[in-house]
Amino acid sequence: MFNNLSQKLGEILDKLKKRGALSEADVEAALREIRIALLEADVALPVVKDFIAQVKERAVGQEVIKSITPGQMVVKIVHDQLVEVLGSENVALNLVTNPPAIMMVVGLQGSGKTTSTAKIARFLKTRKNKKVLMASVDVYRPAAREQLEILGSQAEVDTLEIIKDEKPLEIAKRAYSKAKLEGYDVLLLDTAGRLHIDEELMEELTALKKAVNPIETLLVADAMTGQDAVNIARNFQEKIGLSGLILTRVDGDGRGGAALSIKAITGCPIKLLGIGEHLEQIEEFHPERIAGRILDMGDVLGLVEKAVETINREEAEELARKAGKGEFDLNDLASQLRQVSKMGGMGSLLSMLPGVGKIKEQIQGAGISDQLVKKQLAIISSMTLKERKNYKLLNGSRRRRIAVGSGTTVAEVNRLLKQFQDMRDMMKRMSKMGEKGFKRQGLRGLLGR
Ligand SMILES: Nc1nc2c(ncn2[C@@H]2O[C@H](COP(=O)(O)OP(=O)(O)OP(=O)(O)O)[C@@H](O)[C@H]2O)c(=O)[nH]1
Ligand SMILES: [Mg+2]
Repeated sequence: MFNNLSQKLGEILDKLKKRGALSEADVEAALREIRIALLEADVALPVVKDFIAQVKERAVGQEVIKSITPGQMVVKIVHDQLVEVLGSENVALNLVTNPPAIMMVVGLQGSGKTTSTAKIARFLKTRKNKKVLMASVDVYRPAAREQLEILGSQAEVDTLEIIKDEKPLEIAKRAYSKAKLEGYDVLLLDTAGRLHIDEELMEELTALKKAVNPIETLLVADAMTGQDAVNIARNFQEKIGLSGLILTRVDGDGRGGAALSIKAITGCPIKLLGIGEHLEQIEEFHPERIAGRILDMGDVLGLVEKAVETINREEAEELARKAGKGEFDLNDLASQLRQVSKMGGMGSLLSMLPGVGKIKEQIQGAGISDQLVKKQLAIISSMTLKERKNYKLLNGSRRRRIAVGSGTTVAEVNRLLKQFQDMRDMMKRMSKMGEKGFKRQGLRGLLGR
């Protein structure tokens, strides 16, 4: 996400950081470059203008030029301004109401409404401990309701039973009664999309909104469409009123223009980001962290949160216990590796680490990739249960058999075993530092750092 912008801003600001002193002209020149970088990232013109004006006002002031590290000061000012443009702070989904909290999910065709509905449901269920019901009122696209039903079973979230030939308003009312009667905390309504904003759609959504009085009206917008997403959001905001935005396909959006403009233009906060097709690939929108990512300051908080969420607590404790006793075996390594891929692969983990923008390619060169994780899992699955429990059994001929079985080479099997032994040693050492130390270092160990 934001790769291009991040790289450009990095180059511009690096130049500034290298200088001992900065003149007003230096700052002006950098601002001109930042302006171009933002426009190239497809940020809306009024937003760019305002951004530059704000940064200039603060940067040209004496604090910067007189400061000992003027370059750093400019970086800080740009960072703070980015945070402001992105919306200052996270605005969580509003659940403060007499249950069920009704949330309507709206947007154009194919923007990711149905996927996002299921993602939010899962998010609220697993992270906020809510009892969630989903219902689709999309009676237009064939199998639209069945699609939500399938996602519901994957997400382990209830969906409203489908009744043929029911109208959107009737479905919404039935969903509400069920949610009320059966004590659901949240009712999510997935709505139909259209190719363009048309009167009919807006009327239907307005009628629905009036009938169910949702606490959240969430617009799903495709980040990859850049300025279009911003215009669509403004339109929906004017016509039906929104309480929050969900940007999807942020994983494919190298520019970030929509994310950077949409709050300023619509006045509506981005609440969640869709970062992939999987149901776990959703995250809360934290302006501070995103700004940190854009400026390649890393997103350590996001990383920790992601890890905690993905790593099953009990499993982590069990691992800590085993590590302490030196019982960490290849089965445990396999489950760690599976967690890495669950977190969205190495790529998404790495992009959250500080300074990684620049060294990402080197890391990929060093072979820490999703393919590697897959290969390593294949190697472990080619071992017998006994071997996984006791790696010392793995002599030359067994290693050859495993290499053949997993479609790898003996050298690759050896490398994995070496890594496993290093991890075992490290874990033993860490367990002496107590559970906290283990959890903190465990991740870094996983990343081979
Ligand atoms: N890469 C990526 N793909 C996504 C994301 N969100 C949704 N998709 C994909 O986008 C496609 C369309 O998603 P849907 O959820 O069906 O979109 P929709 O808005 O409900 O579509 P209609 O109901 O036809 O209007 C699917 O293939 C999803 O897997 C995301 O955050 N990242
Ligand atoms: Mg849909």
